[in-house]
Amino acid sequence: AGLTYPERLNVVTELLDRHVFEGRGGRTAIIAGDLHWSYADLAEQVNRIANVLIRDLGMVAGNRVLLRAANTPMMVASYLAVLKAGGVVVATMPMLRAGELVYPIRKAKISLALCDHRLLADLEAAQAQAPELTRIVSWGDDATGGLDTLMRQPGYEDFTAADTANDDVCLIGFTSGTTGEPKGTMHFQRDILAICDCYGARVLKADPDDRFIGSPPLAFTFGLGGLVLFPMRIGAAMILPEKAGPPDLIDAIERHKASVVFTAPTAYRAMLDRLEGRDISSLRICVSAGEALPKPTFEAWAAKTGLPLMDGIGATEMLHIFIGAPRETIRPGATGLPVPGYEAKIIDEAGVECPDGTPGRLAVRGPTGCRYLADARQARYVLDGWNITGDTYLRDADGYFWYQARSDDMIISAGYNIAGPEVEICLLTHPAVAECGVVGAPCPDRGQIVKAYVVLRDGFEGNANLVKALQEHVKAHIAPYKYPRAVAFVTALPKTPTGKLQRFALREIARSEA
Ligand code: 3UK
Repeated sequence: AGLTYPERLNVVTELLDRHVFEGRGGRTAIIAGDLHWSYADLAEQVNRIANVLIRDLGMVAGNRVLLRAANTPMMVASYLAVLKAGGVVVATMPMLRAGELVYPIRKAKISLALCDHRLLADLEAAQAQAPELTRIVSWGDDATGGLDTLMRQPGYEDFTAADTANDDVCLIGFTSGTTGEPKGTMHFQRDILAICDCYGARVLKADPDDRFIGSPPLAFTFGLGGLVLFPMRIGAAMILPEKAGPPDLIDAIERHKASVVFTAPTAYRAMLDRLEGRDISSLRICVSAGEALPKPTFEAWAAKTGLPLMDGIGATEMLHIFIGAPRETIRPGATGLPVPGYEAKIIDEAGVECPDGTPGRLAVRGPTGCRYLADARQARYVLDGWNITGDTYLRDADGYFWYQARSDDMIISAGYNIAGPEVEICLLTHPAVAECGVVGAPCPDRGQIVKAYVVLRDGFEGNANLVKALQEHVKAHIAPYKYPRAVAFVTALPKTPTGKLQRFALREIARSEA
């Protein structure tokens, strides 16, 4: 995709300051409730925070700075300020508690943190077990020595961007750790532009009058790209709702006339049940990532809104989406084609490429491929520039990639290989099912049996008749041997902070119940 960036590159010059120099400073950058910041307003806030980092907090280029906040304007400004000052952002999910914050602080050797005052308690508690964190500065509380006061100092409105190299590390994203310790993935200044210029320009194709909205936290690179980087690359606006659950998202889309939305398949399904009498006709682009998008969800969204859901698989390792499809070439049920600039292939256990139509492990190579932070797993998961994902996929004869399962989500029952997600998709087409998770439960006869954990829609009761009906539904629609021999009704499913179903947690539950 012709991605050559100058050797010296500070992304904040390209994403933010350029709009101001080139006369677009008056355009809206951020909308949050009643607050509106223009690009010029945002540029000034960023400069003020960058000055505080360097002049008051002793940060030097290359230092790692932890950020802890929900998706707020100050979180965006702090993020950009660390980048502009040449630092390395380590953003943490707002819902992490003290115990979960200790690992990234120690692993990334963090001494300085900026934190929304509402989330301070857990960070301070983590500090007790992470002595390397010596300084936490909060905002929002007008504390003496807090960020708000420091930012107001005279002469802080201008700041010269640090002279960074295009391959200087500028962010470390921690994976949600579905298996083992979270891995720190390191990304360069140029990676930030690369995702905008590959996925953003070639697949998403939004325009400067679009208004972006969505639910993923900015500490999750899905949210960072979709809500901050893609709009800023083209001078568009981002809407940051205070809460971003499905009902709040609908409210904010309606109120602020959002046109581009980034969220996960679960949120699209939850929104579908709440669209009666609502006007979301401002939407024109809807991106789904984080988990597989079932075809029935694609179809239901298209039927209600007239819009295709754009599926895309991304990963913290690759920074953002690397397989997806522009609106005109979507195949419902498939994830799509490699994003221009990326290559993808399917390999077997020995690393040999599989023929089309044969499932195997998905591997990907491209401009944003990752280096793990001090991690022996680098040797296992990155081979010859290819990132080896944990996903089983197949490629069809037309080059489209079809998701099968996470490699460790395959159920082996009486010798049959059954992909849990395939059974989930089928169950989701039953009117009683709101959400479900399907895993293997230990069984002395069959090795494993297929067990479904089901959250019911309002108005349905989980009883033996419904179990039978769900089993019949699966047998009628996919190969009968895949039907769930066990069905349990639950009020909620275990999720990661990034909103993914934790099948390993369900497997643990299934094991303990067996
Ligand atoms: C799964 C999908 C099927 C898949 C992410 C967009 O999810 C993101 O990053 P994570 O590191 O997880 C990566 C894993 O999540 N996955 C994501 N999208 C899909 N599976 N279909 C999809 N469309 O297992 C992958 O290996 O949390 C997503 C942008 C940036 C991201 N970091």
